[in-house]
Amino acid sequence: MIEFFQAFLGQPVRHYDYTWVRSVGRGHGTPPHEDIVYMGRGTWNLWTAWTPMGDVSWDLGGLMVMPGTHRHERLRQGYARRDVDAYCVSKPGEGWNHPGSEGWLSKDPVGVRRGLKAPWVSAEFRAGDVVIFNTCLVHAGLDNHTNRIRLSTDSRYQPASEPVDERWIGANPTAHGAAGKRALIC
Ligand SMILES: O=C(O)CCC(=O)C(=O)O
Ligand SMILES: [Fe+2]
Repeated sequence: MIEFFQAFLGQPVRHYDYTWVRSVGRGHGTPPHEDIVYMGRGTWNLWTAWTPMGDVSWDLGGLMVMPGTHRHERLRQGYARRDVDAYCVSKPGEGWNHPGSEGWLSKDPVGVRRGLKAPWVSAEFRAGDVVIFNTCLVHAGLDNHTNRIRLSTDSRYQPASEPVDERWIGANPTAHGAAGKRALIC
């Protein structure tokens, strides 16, 4: 992966020390979102690798992406600038940026497709596949209609020379939670 990203970005790279491991049982998939709202305190030249652990059929539910949305200007100026761990001290509990805000673009994938006028694209995945996308790309997880568990990881890569979001690096990344909260006057 490091070799791939070094060639892809044309410079030395680093990865986040935190790797997300997802085990998704029967039920609804992950709502539409951009990863940048969870990890936007460093560079935006930041990339996600989604790796299924084994074959993923349609009914087990894989990842779907909305091509081109990482260049969508309204999203780049608006939603993408959210920071799920920031909150207003001046307007407690208001808007998206309060403690506990989840960061989804929407919980309605069909509505997102209509609103952005772009298709959802997915596939059945095989062991060894990987999906690599910019952290400003709108994506979501499909529902799991089976009684099996879907296992996958997501990991993140960026140029080594660019600023990094401190929440996701080190021996014990703080991730979300109290340590990552940022109070704003808004
Ligand atoms: O696996 C999923 O359901 C969602 C994965 C995801 O959002 C990601 O890899 O960034
Ligand atoms: Fe994601």
